[in-house]
Amino acid sequence: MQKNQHSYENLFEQSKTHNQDHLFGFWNKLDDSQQNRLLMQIAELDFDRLDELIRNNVLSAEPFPLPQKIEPAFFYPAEPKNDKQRNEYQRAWEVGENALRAGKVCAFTVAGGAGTRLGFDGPKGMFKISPVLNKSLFQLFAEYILNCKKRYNPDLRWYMMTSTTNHQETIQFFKDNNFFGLNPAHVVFFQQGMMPAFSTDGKILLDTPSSLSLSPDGHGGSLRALRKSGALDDMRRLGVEYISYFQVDNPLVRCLDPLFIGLHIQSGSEMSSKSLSKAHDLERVGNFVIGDDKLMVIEYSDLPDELAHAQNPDASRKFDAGSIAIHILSRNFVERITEGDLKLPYHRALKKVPYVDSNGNRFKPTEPNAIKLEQFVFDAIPLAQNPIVLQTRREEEFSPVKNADGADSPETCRRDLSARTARWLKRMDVHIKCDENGYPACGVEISPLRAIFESDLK
Ligand code: UD2
Repeated sequence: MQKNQHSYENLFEQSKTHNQDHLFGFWNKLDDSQQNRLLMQIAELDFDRLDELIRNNVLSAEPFPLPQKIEPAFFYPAEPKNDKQRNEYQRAWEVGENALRAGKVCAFTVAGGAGTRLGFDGPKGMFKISPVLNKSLFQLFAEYILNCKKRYNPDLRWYMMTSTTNHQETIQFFKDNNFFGLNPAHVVFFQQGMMPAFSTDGKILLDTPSSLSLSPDGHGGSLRALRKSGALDDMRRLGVEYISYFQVDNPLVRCLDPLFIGLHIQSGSEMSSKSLSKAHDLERVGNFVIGDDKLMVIEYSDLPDELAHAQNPDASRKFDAGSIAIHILSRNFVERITEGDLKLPYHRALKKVPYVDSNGNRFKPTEPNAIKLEQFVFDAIPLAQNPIVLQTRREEEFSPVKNADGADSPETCRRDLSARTARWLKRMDVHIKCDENGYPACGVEISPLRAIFESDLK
């Protein structure tokens, strides 16, 4: 084998220097292709950076650092409060539509996660969710985007971040479905980075004797991947200035929302977010706060209980603005913060991760045994100029598919999709029988090709 930078000798030396030479523990038992696979994975590791992460985030189990002063965040209300604000929203809608027409906006879906909680074997976007026609999450987004192409700009682009584990299957699904009518050249797939899992004493875990235990590096990694994949260059070439970011698990999302885009532009914001009023104090969504004078999100698992339960003098919830992972990011901003190393913190999670021990036996742990590290996209908000938050209404825009049953499950999501359609129809004087909570007795569905806003039904 040649002695180059990715040669066995070189990588073995490096891993030894960094106390990770157990990765080569089975080297002599591997065939050529297994050896190559292992070398390729090890060559991707940045050992110096990993040393720092192991020291600060793996070996140290300090809770995520919180700001000293934590205050509730300000937000634009879902409905304008007075005439002045009504005019501002009206203007913003026009500014947003103009940006869409001018080709300055793209859609961006993060779909690299594993979706283990749902128990669905495959990319989550393939999950069939629409209440009558059983369309997949991907199809509903595709139809929303097709609608916007027709309405605003036929060249509108859709960027989609996948990960090693679901990239090929995702692309194949789009091919098998003729891209749901989209121009294949306008749907851009790219993969996010991967991060190894660590034992609690800082060793990188092997998944098999010839492969590392790797998982996606968190949706914060999407910013790095936008640059690394060339997507940012592509956007600059096309004149795209605003990135409309949403998760793969929420089919109610307005993939491209003129009001949100317009407010982002009008306020000179570099990163904007949507929020909603939390369903209860401990709802599993991030919390918008002003922390040490900066807008930021504190994830539900990091918000101290006394703050989660804190109340205003009128007994309303003090920290009520929940983050639903819908953002507009200015392309310039993403370019700036991804120059050099992406300076977002890593979040540490103790998980159950199967691994191969030094004797070559594979274990499937029943208790958490390993540390995974992820970056979160909302940690970019404090780095942005003039970040804003726009509140939205849950029943209009948020009902994710996360769990197999109970809250945020396919059942609640289909119910909410049907209820939204029934509500839109009711206001057009088409009445569908609903129970006292507004949930229709049967599935109700209108294709996003036909209507993405209630006003489209007029
Ligand atoms: C996320 C937010 C939470 C709230 C909620 C709304 C975090 C940590 N929490 O919770 O505050 O906004 O969503 O639904 O984000 N993904 C990738 N690559 C990764 C990891 C995730 O693409 O490496 C995607 C994943 O495909 C999904 C989204 O990010 O579309 C959310 O990931 P999650 O299900 O892990 O986040 P969750 O539900 O804990």
